[in-house]
Amino acid sequence: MIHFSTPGDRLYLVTDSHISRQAGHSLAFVVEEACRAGVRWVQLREKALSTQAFVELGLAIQAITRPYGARLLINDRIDVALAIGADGVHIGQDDMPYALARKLLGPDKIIGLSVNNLSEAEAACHLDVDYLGIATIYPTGTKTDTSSLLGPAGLQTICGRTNLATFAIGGIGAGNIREVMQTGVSGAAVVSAICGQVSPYEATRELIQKLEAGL
Ligand code: TZP
Ligand code: MG
Repeated sequence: MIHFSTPGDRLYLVTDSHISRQAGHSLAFVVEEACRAGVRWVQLREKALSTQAFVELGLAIQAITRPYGARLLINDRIDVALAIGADGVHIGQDDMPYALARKLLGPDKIIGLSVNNLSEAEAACHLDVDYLGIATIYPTGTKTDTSSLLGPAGLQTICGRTNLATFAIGGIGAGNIREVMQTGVSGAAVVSAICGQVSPYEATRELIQKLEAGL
């Protein structure tokens, strides 16, 4: 069961090294600044790293998130999560099936599952996943192979049909996070709205403030 005690528990940073670099930042800097500003969820999402490089980066990022008490989840890679003792994994519909992921990780790790539509969300209700990542809310250039565009109305429908914790993702930023939170979703996950900003610290502060206003 996920508890949302501080506003930062409702903001989820999903990392993108490329977008961070384009904005002139190392990933470590982005994660440190976001944690300093209060984000409490970090997902390390790397699609092109070798296993060795992923483990090394994971350990380096964990050294940043831990002192802040922010959770560190690994995208897709259960082996990497286990190797570094991460708090959990985030898996998609085409990744390791949830039941096997749970078997490998044990009962105490956090497992988040991406759902792209109502039927995937309803199927996930029968699983004891810790949270649903609901995609895609608004158009985004960050992930181009998205299968849905739910909008706030679609998000609201899905949130109304599940008792699981939910994080919305896709095109969320300071301009729309308030609207997102009004759908009944538990929290918002962002990539470019933190990684791609001049000041990841200020961007995170602003998102948390606006998120609170939308609750
Ligand atoms: N999954 C669905 S959309 C997305 C992911 C990882 C990318 C979201 O990126 P941004 O920059 O917050 O729109
Ligand atoms: Mg995946």
